[in-house]
Amino acid sequence: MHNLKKSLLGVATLATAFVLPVGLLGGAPAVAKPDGPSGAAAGWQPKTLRQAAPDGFVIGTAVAGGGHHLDMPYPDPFPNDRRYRHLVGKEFSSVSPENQMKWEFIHPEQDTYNFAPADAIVKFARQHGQQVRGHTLLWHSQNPAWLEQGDFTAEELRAILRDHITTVVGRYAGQIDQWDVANEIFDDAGNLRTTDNIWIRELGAGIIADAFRWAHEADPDALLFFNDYNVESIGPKSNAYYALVQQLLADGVPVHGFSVQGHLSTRYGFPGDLQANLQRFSDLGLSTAVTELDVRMDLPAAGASPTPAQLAQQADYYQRFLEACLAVEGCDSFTLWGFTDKYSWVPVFFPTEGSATVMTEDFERKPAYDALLATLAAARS
Ligand code: 9MR
Repeated sequence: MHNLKKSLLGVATLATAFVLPVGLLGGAPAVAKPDGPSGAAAGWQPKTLRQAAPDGFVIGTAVAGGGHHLDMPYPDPFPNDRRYRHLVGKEFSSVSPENQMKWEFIHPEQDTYNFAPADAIVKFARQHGQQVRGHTLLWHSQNPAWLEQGDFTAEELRAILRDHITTVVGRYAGQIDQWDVANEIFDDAGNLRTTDNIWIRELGAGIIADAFRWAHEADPDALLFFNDYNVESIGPKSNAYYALVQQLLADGVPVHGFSVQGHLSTRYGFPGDLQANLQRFSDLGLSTAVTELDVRMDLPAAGASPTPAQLAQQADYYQRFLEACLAVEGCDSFTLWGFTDKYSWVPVFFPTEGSATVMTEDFERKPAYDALLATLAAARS
């Protein structure tokens, strides 16, 4: 399957040129029809992203709920928006709880777990034949006040983390394919977060290996990942992961994956060495994944429409990200951090930017959606 994925990458570019309106790709040649070695032009055309994806390659979305949504005027999206739910099931073969498995959400008081929203997502995934990515177990952010402001000894904190991982990973054992065990543990300079990450600050760097060991004990079948942003390129931050992962593997720690979130902006150039970066982790024997892709852009005013040129640039970024993953052996999971602007986190955190997802607020497909569909279909055929 991987060789097939690789050999068809050239076709993906042609197919995308076919689907995008002429001119959107900045003068890309109009191609009459995709013309792959195995007859991509013949007959059946996939209508959704998951239909288009090659065998063994999952295309995912974050499942909107919790986090910034709690401050918005609409009801919690996943349980309440039927059209949204329908598209989550129809378009995607993997789901990631956007906030529903984070500490503050799933473990709001020391003696209380709030499993219902996460249970509902896992159940939905089973009903729709979808994988689940668990997010996340050891992070500096979105921790409950009882934890961050508690007055615990190191021994107590260690027991708290172990219990949490054992309880949460154990509850979903066999139902979660990949866990983001450690999330965003390095800063952009490649230094461990020794001040804002409570676990590393209070327990030292060794707690990271323990977190992976405990997760592995609780679910030996789940692939266990490091996950971060600004690690698309080869640089200080991804180098820090590269060194840490080698050390942990040498120590026999059950680390199985390295994932790039992919929160891009068209303000910045495309990370052209993404494929090479993923490849070096793959060469260590790890799985790789894209876990939170979105591509935001500057807008003249909140909610304003992007120009065709902006949409074309965005489509190009989405497509190249997907192509890089498809080209790397073991990069089999590709997740969008939401698929509709209706629920995107971006305008809340970047007030002058937006339109970061592949569908409008009304679920209209953008050129970026068409680019992903065509690229997947070409890799599949
Ligand atoms: O999309 C999430 C949003 O709803 C939350 O309010 C926010 C709080 O930090 O977290 C967002 O998701 C983040 C993810 O968990 C980790 N990587 C960065 C994502 C975007 O901030």
